[in-house]
Amino acid sequence: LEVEETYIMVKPDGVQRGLVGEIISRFEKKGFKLTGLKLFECPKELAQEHYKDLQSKPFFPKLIEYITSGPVVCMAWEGVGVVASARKLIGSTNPLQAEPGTIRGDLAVQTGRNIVHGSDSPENGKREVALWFKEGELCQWTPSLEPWLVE
Ligand code: DAT
Ligand code: MG
Repeated sequence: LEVEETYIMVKPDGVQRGLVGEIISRFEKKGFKLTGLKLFECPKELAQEHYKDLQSKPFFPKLIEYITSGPVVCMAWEGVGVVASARKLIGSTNPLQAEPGTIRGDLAVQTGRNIVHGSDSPENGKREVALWFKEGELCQWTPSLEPWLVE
């Protein structure tokens, strides 16, 4: 098993609804390592690049409008298996289908207002962290509780 990185983002609705702390804490409590964190107003071009695989979808213009409608909270998290695990913590794309206990399952009702993003593969994790963060904005550190989380 390899150490991976993933890009997690609280979308504008999550920020406006005051859910930033709640969402960060789910990943913190799980035991992953935070390596990047910022409040950020996303330029349209960056939103388009981030979601470029979806550019042919009918909902693409609305998606870009939504993501750029207010500040987002950008995060980079690191850990063994963090990509798939973060997706599980987040829950299904459609919050009505997301399991209770997941972030979307507990806190959201609509696909177009699903409050949080998580990378879908280790490759995209790397790509998205590099896309949203500059080199100097990321922090490599050893949490003092690491021996209590990993053998
Ligand atoms: P996820 O965010 O779970 O990785 P995705 O990558 O398929 O989902 O889509 C990215 C975002 O686009 C998603 O969080 C919300 C929006 N979206 C996806 N499918 C949609 C649809 N059918 N209608 C409206 N918005 C949609
Ligand atoms: Mg996705």
